Amino acid sequence: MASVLSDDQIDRYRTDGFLVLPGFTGLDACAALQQRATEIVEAFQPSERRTVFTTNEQERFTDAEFLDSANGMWCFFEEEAFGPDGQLRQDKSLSINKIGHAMHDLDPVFERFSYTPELAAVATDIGLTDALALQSMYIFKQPHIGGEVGCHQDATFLYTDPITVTGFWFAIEDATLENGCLWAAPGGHRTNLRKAFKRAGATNNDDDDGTVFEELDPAPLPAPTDLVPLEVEAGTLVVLHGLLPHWSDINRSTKSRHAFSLHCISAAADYPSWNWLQRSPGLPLRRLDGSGRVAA
Ligand SMILES: O=C(O)CCC(=O)C(=O)O
Repeated sequence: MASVLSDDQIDRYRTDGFLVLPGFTGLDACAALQQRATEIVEAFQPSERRTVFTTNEQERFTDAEFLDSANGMWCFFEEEAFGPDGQLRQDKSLSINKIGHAMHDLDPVFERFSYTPELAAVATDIGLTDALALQSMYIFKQPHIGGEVGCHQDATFLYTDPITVTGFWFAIEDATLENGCLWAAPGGHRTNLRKAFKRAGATNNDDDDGTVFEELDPAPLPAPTDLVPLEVEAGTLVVLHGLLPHWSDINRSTKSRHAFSLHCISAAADYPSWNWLQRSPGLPLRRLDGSGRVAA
């Protein structure tokens, strides 16, 4: 497969742990994804439990819908979506935090966007030569109530041995300081993984279907003041190393900040059964380059 990244870009990724690629995706493809996300939200009938996505990763809320979303397309509400009376503060279309986590394998529009030769070539260029597409999220960062995503390393939530998870984050709309752009810690991927997010039942041999954080290194993650903002235009791809600390702020502006995030791992790495995201046998993971299905 032909290279798409220059040596300089590959060096920058190795040094910083992230790479910003403006204009990677056409605005028509962004519009198609946005339209499809809107349709999925329109069709979504909230259950009585109304799953909220608690965007501060330290307090991530776990329930059956969250775990089941590994094999589905679930809509999670913003933490501030509901007023004290239990009613939505804004229309449903302006209340969903994200859709997750298997649209890339369940929806043709998301599938077309995800499995492209160009993206597979980026993965190959940075050393992920056998990428499997593991998880997808359409993130709305809604106007006024778009939740903060606490500083985290993606390998906390999608662990492999060795660590291979890589995030491909696409700006579907312009991301600015006002509407909650990503922030990243340059070089922060050359530090240890601080925590692992595990299915409790996988660690204590009982039927507990909750999740726990296990501390691996007590070193604190960087404070927001140690991160740099990544203000980018729609169509930009940001590649994120799995150990890179990154964060995004609350959105109090009048503009949404839509993004699509696809996380990949190496097919050769071990994927422990304690990871929260477990694919069912009927929905095996696929190679990013479209070369076939591989059991999870
Ligand atoms: O879009 C955001 O605000 C955060 C996304 C993120 O943390 C990720 O895709 O790993």
